[in-house]
Amino acid sequence: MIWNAEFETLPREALASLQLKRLQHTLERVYATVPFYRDAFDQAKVKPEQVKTLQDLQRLPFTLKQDMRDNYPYGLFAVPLEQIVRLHASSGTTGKPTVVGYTRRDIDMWSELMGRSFTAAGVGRGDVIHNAYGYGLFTGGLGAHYGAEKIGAAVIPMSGGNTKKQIMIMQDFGSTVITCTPSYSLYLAEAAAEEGLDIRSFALRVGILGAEPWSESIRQEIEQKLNIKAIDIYGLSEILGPGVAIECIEAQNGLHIWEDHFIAEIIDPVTGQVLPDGEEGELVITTITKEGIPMIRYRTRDITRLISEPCICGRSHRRLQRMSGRSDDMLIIRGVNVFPSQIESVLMQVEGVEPHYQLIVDREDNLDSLEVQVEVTEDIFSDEVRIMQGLSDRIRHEIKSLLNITCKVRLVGPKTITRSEGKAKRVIDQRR
Ligand code: DLL
Repeated sequence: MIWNAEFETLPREALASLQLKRLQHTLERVYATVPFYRDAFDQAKVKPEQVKTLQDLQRLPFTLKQDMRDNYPYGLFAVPLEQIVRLHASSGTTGKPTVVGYTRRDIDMWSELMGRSFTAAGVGRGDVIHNAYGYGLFTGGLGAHYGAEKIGAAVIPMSGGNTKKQIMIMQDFGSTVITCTPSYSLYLAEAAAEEGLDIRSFALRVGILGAEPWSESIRQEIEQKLNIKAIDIYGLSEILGPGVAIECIEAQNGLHIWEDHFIAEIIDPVTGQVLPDGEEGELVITTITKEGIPMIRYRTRDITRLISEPCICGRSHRRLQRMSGRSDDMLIIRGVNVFPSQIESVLMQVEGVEPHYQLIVDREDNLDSLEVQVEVTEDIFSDEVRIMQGLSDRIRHEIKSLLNITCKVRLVGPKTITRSEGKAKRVIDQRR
């Protein structure tokens, strides 16, 4: 099923001309209303009316998270505060959060895009959506909530936390859809088992999982452990929140980015140069319908590639490959670049290893060191030292041969690694 067939299947040319029209309108608006953009465009010596093709967008400068911080809290808003009906903020690791504001039309657009996203994932009227994304300044909870209501599904506004209660409600209310981070979905399965319940026998059939990087192997693990279809959903507060892109249930291969509302570019993160479709790099997004806080060429730091081959689902919007991670999370271990999700993929191939791990990065004798801590099953953990040693040697060897990094491996017992109710913390960097 397609929620908005007219727009979701627009032929490419029509989509491009719609994008151009909307882009031009957005540029004129931000030039007139946001001093930051006026200065930036003036410095680049580009007037909005000089943007005559989609290609011309490349002449404009990027917008960075730091620009949002520098204009904290409302400096990038393109409308007066009286027109804002909702504020969200993303929790930075340090310092002030970045603040985003939505007009009423922005909220409607967001609900429409979350409605499209749910529908693409095969969710609709009659479904009971157990929404365990956090409600609050984080966009996950309310974003999913409004989309669920939009399509006429019943939504349970659980928010995060209180895992035991989540299990009870999920079972008693007959939830058919779970929305949460991939790591939390595994935690739910584990917590159900602790209560002596088999989550596989619940009414759940689909998970709309995102907000953190995850690998294909974790998807298989989740699908098997929860007996659901696990769908990858992407978004970020600076651009909208959840619902920027999602996989369709037909292909489960790449996330359709809603191109009638966003223009996606992939750039070389070092040179800033735009890369052709199919090449991996950093995703840059321009919003072309947002009123409250339009974003021009926002550098997401997320690493992916654009898939332009047509999709079997019939949607014409291009797809983003599952995110490999964020460029700021990329580890450089003795000169080798690696994303936590790549290590995750290797770990998940090894039998006896559980999908809970943490990477500890440190510096020893002026060299980066990496310790991979990973949980193993109870059986293995209580087995002889020799067996444990053999397993950790094997993991170290696999990581070395596939990713070319030398690391230490520490096997830990079940439930040793802290479970997260939201975004999992995979990397502990002790170098700073
Ligand atoms: O995480 C919005 C969201 C909520 C998305 C619920 C999906 C579901 P932020 O807190 O601003 O917003 O964090 C955005 O999270 O730049 C990515 O690095 C990461 N991220 C989000 N979705 C995915 C995904 C929400 N599917 C940041 N795969 C983004 C990998 C993801 N990373």
